[in-house]
Order: sequence, then C-alpha cells, then structure tokens
Amino acid sequence: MAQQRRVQVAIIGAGMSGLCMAATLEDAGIDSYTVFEQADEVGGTWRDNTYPGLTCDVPSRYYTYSFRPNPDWSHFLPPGREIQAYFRQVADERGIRRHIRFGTAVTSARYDDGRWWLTTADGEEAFDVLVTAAGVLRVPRYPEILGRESFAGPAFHSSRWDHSVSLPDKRIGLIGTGSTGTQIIAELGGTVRGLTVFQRTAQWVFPVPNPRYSALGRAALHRFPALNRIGYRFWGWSFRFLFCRAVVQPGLRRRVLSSICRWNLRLSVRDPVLRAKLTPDYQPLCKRQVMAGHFYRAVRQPGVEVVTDPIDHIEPRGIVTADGTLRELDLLVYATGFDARAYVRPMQIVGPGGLTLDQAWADGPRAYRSVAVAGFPNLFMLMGPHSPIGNNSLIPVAEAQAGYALWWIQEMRAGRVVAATPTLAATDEYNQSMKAAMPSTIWVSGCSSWYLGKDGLPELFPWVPERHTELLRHPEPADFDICWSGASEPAVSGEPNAADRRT
Ligand code: N01
Repeated sequence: MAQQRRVQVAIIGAGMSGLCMAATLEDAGIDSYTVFEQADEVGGTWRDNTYPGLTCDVPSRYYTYSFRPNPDWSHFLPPGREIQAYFRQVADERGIRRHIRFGTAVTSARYDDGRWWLTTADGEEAFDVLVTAAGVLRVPRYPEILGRESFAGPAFHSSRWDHSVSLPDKRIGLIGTGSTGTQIIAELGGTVRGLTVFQRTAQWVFPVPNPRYSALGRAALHRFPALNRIGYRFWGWSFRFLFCRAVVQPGLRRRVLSSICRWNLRLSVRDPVLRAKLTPDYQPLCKRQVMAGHFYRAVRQPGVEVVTDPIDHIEPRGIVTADGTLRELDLLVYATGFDARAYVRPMQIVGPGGLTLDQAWADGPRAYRSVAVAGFPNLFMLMGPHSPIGNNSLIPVAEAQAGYALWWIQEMRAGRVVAATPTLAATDEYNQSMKAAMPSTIWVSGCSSWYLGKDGLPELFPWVPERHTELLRHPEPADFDICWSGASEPAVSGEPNAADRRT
C-alpha cells in the first residue's frame, strides 16, 4: 500500500460543525487533527444559549448528524438542553474529546512557509490545513441605547443567561422579537410578575406545534433503527421542500406559507389594537421566519405588554420610550441578536504575503462555494459566507462542507497536492452568479435582517440547499491554484515534531 503523508489539521471550534469535521476525519481514519476550543465544553451555540424556552425550530429528526441518529428526542422540536447533551454524547462516542484543547483560544493563524501557524497562549504551532468552525451567530450584539450601562438591576444578553436570577417575582423588560425573543416570550409570558416586550419590528409567526414523542415511539426507534433514517429523510425533505424552496423561488409555495402566517395572526389575536402592533409591514419569510406554537398565546397573557414606541433611553429604574413613559423593570434581557459577519473573527487570519482576512473581505465576506477563500491556501470554512443557512438544518450543511474539506485533505495525504487555493476568478464568478440569483429570493423584498450584508444583498445561498450539496460533492480542481507535489513525501508519524512548535 502506498505510504500516505501525515497531514496535520487544525479545527477551530468544537460546536456542531467542528465536531462534524472531527467525526468526518475520524470516519476517514485520520487522527492527525487538533480541535481548539476556547470554552471548557463542546456544543458552541447550544452550550452558550440556555435561555428559557430554548428550542431548535427545525424538526428534531432532521436536526441530527446523518451518521448518528438520535431515537431519544423528547419532542418534535428538540429542546436546547437535549441538543447540547447530544453533541456531548457524539464527542464522547467518537473519541473526539482527546483531540480537543479546551480553554484554548486561537488568537491568530498565519500562513508561513507552506503551513498555518496558530497562536495560542501556549505559543505557536503549525498545521497543514486550517478548518474554521467558529459558528455563525456567536458574538452577541448589544443595542446602542443611551444609558444602557446605567440600569440598576441585572441585565444580560439572551445568549449569556444568568440562571442565578430568579424570574417569577421580576418585572422583566425584553428587547428584541427575533427567533430568540419570541421563544423567551412564549416561555415566560404569564409566568412572571411582568413581561414588557420592546418590539422594534413585528415578526410573522409560522405556527408549529411541538408534540412530545411517546415512550413507545422512542422504544420503536431503538428497536428498528431504520425508522430513524426514514424520519431523517422525511423531515429533511419536507423542510427543504417547503421552507427552503419558498424563500428562493417565488410561486405557490411561497404564497401558501405566507397565507398561513397571515391567518395565524388573524385567528390567534382578536384584539385589534394588539393585532395592529403585531402586524409586520413586510412579507412573511423575508426575515428569518419565526416558527412558534405559543407566541401569540403568550403575548395575550396577563402581565405581558407589547411596547412599540421606540426606546428613548435606559435609566436605573427601567426603560423610557419616546413618548416619555418610564416602564419600571427589575431585569433587562437583550434578545438583540448577533454579529453575523464576525465569522472566525476577532481571530486574525493572515495569508501568504501578509494579506489579512479583513483586507480580503473589505467589501464584505466572500468565499468560493461557501468553504474556501481566494488568497488563503488550505483554509476551509464551515458555515462560511453564503452558506445555505436561515430556516434550515445547518447539520447537513456542515456535513457537506466537512466532506469537501476532507476531499482536499485526502489529496494532500495521498501526496498529490501540497496546497490549494481557489482562484480569484472562480470566486468572483461564483459570487456574481449568486448575486444574479438574489432578486428571486424573498430576502430582498424589503425588510431589514441580519441576512443582509453591507451591499444590502443577503449573505445567504440563493438556491435550494441540494444545489449546495451537489457543488461540494464535486470539487473542481480547475478552479484552484494548486501546488502539486512532485513525488510522494515520506510518511511522518507521531505528534508534531519540535519544528512544529514555537513557544
Ligand atoms: O436575533 P435577531 P435572534 N432596539 O437578530 C431587535 C438563530 N436562532 O437572537 O427586527 C430595539 O433575529 C431586532 O429588531 P429589528 C436564528 O438564525 C435560531 O432573535 O432589527 N430592538 C430583533 O427583533 C435567528 O435568526 C433558533 O427591528 C432591537 C431582535 O432584536 C438568529 O439566531 C432559535 C435593537 C434581534 O433579532 C438570531 O436570532 C433562536 C434595538 N437597538 C435563534 N437592536 C433556532 O431555533 C436589535 N433589536 C434554530
């Protein structure tokens, strides 16, 4: 058997996509990888977000790795804590933990002398391939509101929930009504002393019931594992067939889903004043669609107030709106979203010749097929720019991207390729074709959302997700500048040698 070159892979992040990359390498028999994780546990967004009501709004059967079905989901939509337990279990079962350096933040990665040099508090270390899997919505965004720091009570972002604060006795002020805010409202409405919702923009809500799975059903899935695969395929197909197509293709599907949202509001909220407050002035599906079963019921509970007057400022006792009204509060929660354009930053990525990722992305994040960046050899991004995210399960997306990175890693292991970088021309062509497709999407129909980039165009994939999977299944070496290996290099075994480390 031909000797294989030992390719050292660095993975940044041990969340859903970092674990996916690690599992993909494990399945390919590759153990020469290190996962850098700045926290002390795996899980990423599902570790950080623990707010009341946290649920994934993608069906649980579909929100799993294809290689690791989970017959134990308790509900149709998986609760956040179960998802986190699932990722911990996958890390344990696959032996990934021994490759993870917890509590280790990578501050920069610099391509030098044909390798990626990663800087951590321990010094510098070299790898052949860099895979970033730092997550999409990781950096909390706090609103710029006058007096924000002056509030006297506890105040925190939804993704940094302080569970030491008791809730039932509190008058809670909640800023933000995105997917997060609506889940918090659905959970807390009517269960706390007061819940004042500061809504800047109303949301369309698609009604999704969340039934509990019976013990009998779970036992059947254990007994007949094929049922898990059928469930995965069925819910994956349904979700893609409905939501993923409706957002990128105008037509009947989009009209039907829109009508369901409009009727949901009409039938659920009879009070005309409240209904007017909750009626958006843009089309359903334009922002990331909120999927919720209980939101409208929750906002009608006693003690819940929806405030649509703009916030003027925050003072020690509470929030003052533009009409001069002070709403006194005991606790302030910012469900105000994330910096969706951070990607792997603030970590510095520096390519050959000193080109930084910030420079390359001065006009906005751009990638080749969502995974590779012109000017940065052997760099692969999971959930990179224009990934098919939004109302979709990100797990199959990560699997396709990890599979693509693996293809190149295998080429390197086989000694055929030393380094590969997508050309600027191929990257531009790809981005131009996406730009041309954007007008058909609902995301440009006139709403503001975190989907939109600097140029006002969505940083999402404008076609059906299956196309993304196909693009990644068939790598096009012609789109890359490739440094070919002249001859097979000798195999290297064991840990990185002394030359790989600089302290
Ligand atoms: O954040 P968002 P999110 N004053 O950016 C408001 C994923 N997710 O955390 O619409 C007043 O959507 C802002 O108002 P406006 C999912 O991808 C997934 O809710 O900009 N309000 C908006 O209402 C989701 O899309 C699940 O006018 C201010 C809200 O804050 C993404 O996370 C569950 C304000 C921010 O909404 C982010 O959702 C939950 C200000 N100064 C989340 N600034 C799943 O189930 C902002 N707002 C998979």
